[in-house]
Amino acid sequence: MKKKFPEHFLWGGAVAAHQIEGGYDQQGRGLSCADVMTAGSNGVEREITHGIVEGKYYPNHEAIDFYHRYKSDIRLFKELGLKAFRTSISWSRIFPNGDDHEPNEGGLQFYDDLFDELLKNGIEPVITLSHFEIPYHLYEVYGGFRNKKLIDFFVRYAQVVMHRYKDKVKYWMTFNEINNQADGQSDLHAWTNSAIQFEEGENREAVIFQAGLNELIASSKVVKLGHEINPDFQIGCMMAYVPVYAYTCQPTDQMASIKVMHRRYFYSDVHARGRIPHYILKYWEKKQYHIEYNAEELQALREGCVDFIGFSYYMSGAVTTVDELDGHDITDFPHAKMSQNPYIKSSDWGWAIDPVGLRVVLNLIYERYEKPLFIVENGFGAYDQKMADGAVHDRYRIDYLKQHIEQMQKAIDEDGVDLMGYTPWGIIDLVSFGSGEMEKRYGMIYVDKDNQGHGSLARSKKDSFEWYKNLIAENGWTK
Ligand code: BGP
Repeated sequence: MKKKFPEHFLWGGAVAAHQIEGGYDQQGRGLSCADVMTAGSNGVEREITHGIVEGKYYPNHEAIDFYHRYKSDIRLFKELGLKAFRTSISWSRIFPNGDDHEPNEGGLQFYDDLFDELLKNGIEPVITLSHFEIPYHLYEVYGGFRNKKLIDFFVRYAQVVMHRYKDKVKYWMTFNEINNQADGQSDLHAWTNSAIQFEEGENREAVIFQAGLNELIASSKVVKLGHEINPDFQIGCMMAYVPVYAYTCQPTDQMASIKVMHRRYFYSDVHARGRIPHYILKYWEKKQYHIEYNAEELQALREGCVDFIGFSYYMSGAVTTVDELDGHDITDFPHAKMSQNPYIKSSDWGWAIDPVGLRVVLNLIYERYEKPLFIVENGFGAYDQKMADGAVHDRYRIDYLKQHIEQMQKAIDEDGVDLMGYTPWGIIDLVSFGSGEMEKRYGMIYVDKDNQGHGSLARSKKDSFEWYKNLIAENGWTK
C-alpha cells in the first residue's frame, strides 16, 4: 500500500456502551435489555432472562469497567493516534425507564465528562443513539418498538442528548445495524434491535417489519430535529452489510441474491431515499401484512434523509437455489438458502473472511445512494493467547485489517467512492454481543478478563496496537 488516504480521514475505533461501560446501576441508570442477557460460551447461546435472576452471570453489568476507567483508556486511544471514537449513549442512563418525564442528570453528566475527555485528547466522538440496549421498561410495559409510542420516547431522548451535546458531538447515528432483524426469525435481534414482546401465535415477521418501520420513522424525525438543533450535525444510519453473492452463475441464483439483498437494503433505502421501496410494498401486499403508517409519517420519512451511510462489514455470504426443488419460491426471500463460499476461509466463529467483499459493498452502496460512507465496524474476533513474554502477537488480526484497508483504498482511488472514515470494531477487548463472551476478542488493547468474569481488568497492548498506530501516523500507508 503506497498511497495515503484523504486528508481528514477519520481513523478511529468503535465500541458500544453496554459492551464496555459496566456500572449498569450507577448514578440512576435504569435496566436495559442488554442487562438481562447472560453469557454464552463454547457454542451455548446467550439467554434472555427477562429480568435479573439471582445466581446468573450477566457480563454487561461490569463489562470492562470503562465507566470508571475511561480516562486511562482514552490515554491509550490518544497514544494510538485515534481521530475518532465511536461509542453509544446508553439510553437508560438518560431516561432510566425510557418514558420518564425528566432526564437523569447523573447519566447526562457522565457523557459530558466522557466527551470532554475525548475532545481534550483530540478525538472526535461518533455517537450511536441506540445500540442494542433499549430501556427494559419499554419492553415490559409497551412491548418494544412494535408500539408507536416508542417513536415519541426515542425522539424525546434524542432531542435531550443532541441538545445537551450539540457543541461536543458532530457525528451521530440513529439505530445500530437496524437491518439485523431483516431475516425476521432471530430472537436475539428482535430483542436487541426492537425489544419486541411477541404475542402467542402471531406472525413474527410482520411484527418485526412494523417495529422496523417505526424505528425508521423515529430515525427520520431525529434527523430533522438534529439538523434544527445544529445544522452542522452529520447524522447517519447504521447498517450491517453482508453482501450475498450468487453461489453459481445460474440465473436463478442471481435472482435469489437480488432478493436477499433487497431485504437488507429495505432499511437503508428508507433512510437514504425517504420512502418505502416498491419491492417491500409488494412483499407486504403478497403476504397480506397490514403494516401501519400514515401520511404524516410518510412525510417524516421524506424530510429526514440521512447525511451519510454508516455500516458494519464483517463477512459475505452466498445464496443458491439449487435445492429449491423442495417447493420454496425463490422470490420468497426469507427461505433463500445461504451457502458456504468455497473461495473463502472463515474465522474461528465461522465468519467468512472476505476483504474484497468490502470493496464490493462500498461500490454497491455508493452507487445506490451517492452519499458519503463511513465504515463504523470491521474487525477480527479471535481467541488471543498471551505468550511466554506476556504479550499477544496478533499477526492474524493485523493481516485481516490490512487486507480490508487495502480494499478501502482501492474503492477510494480506483472506484471513486467517498469514504469518510474507518472505526474498527472493539478497539479494546469487550463483551461480545452475540455470545456474551470476553474471549472473542477484537481489540488492539488486551483486557485481562475471562468468560466467567474473572481477571484483573488490566489493559495491555497487542502487536496490532503498534501496527495501527503507525498506519494512522502515516495516514494509511503501512507495511
Ligand atoms: C455487530 C454489533 C456489535 C458487535 C459486533 C461483533 O453486530 O454491532 O455490537 O459486537 O457485531 O459481534 P460479536 O460481538 O457477536 O462478535
